[in-house]
Amino acid sequence: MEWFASIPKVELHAHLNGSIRDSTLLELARDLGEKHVIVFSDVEHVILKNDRSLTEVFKLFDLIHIITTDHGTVKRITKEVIEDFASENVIYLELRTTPKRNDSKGMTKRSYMEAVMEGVRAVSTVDVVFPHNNVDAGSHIISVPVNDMCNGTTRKKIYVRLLLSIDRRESTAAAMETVKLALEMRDLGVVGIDLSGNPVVGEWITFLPALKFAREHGLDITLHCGEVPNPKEIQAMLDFIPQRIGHACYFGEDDWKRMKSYKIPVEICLTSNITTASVSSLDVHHFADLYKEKHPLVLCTDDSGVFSTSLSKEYNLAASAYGLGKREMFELARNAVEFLFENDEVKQDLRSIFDLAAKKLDL
Ligand code: 6MZ
Repeated sequence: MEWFASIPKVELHAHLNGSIRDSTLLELARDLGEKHVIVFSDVEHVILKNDRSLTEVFKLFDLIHIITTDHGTVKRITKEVIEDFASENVIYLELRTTPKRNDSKGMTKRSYMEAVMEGVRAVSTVDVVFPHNNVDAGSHIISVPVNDMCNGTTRKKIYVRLLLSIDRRESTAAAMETVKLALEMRDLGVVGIDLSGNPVVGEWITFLPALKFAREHGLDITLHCGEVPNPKEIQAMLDFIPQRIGHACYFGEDDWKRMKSYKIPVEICLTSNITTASVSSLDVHHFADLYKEKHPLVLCTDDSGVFSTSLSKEYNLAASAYGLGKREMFELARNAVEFLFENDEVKQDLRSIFDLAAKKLDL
């Protein structure tokens, strides 16, 4: 485990509200219990439970959203989630979250995202590379470490980028609002769009107009695809050829063929898939086949809080389940750089961080 924590890693599939520390969730729930908004004793065991079906996961998200959806809390959880990923040497994090409206808190999708961005900027334990409103002579936004307090020691550095999620419960108009917000916030660290939410809810056709609009305007797109058996939807999503796919648990033979021929990178979330029983065991998980065929893939956490995992744990799990050595796991981590929604300048910087680490670790 420790070795996997020590190597640089790239996280491309992490949901903000799924990645909250248990201790923070409990503290927030206890506060709401004291204010009689919820009954703490009813929710405590739900938060601490480890084994969850897909249905229970989405019930838990409804609870989490009650606990977290105000500006101050959104800022706090964003800061903590970034600090947690950075502490295990994640050097590039694409954090995804669903912009939410909450009239009772005076929250709009935009103000929700502004709170997220404040959270990014509030990180103080590591240097965060995040676009800043610093305009250079050419008047384009530049990326600089937000916190560059030099104290003589080398500080950890993490690139943070944001993906805006469309929830499958949303209407076409709400999905479009999210995409337009993403476009407006493109210079502020938003690099793409994700489609997620309970996979048994909603229809692909509802989200397609917004996703097409996003693509026409240059946003990269990742889709939760095949998390439950739904052959028609999987085919329609493959017709769309997204930049990346999350999960891909219920693909048929033809779907695999197409995805492989398009070389669409797959975000693999082992613990999530096993816990929700989307895949029955690691032995039969598609990681093995995709890895063997050198298909582009990246190990991710999905919801490190909800599934009590971390990216280092996911690397450890893959290494032991599929008999992969340190060098192979390091290569797997390094390859993820090729699939992120960023330009080559950022990728080059990350590649050099990996090169330096390889030398240090004698790999
Ligand atoms: C599909 C998921 C998910 O956006 O509020 N989400 N969607 N499948 C999954 N696998 C278990 N895990 C999380 O983070 C929580 C939201 O992310 C999506 C759901 O829409 C959930 O409500 P945010 O920050």
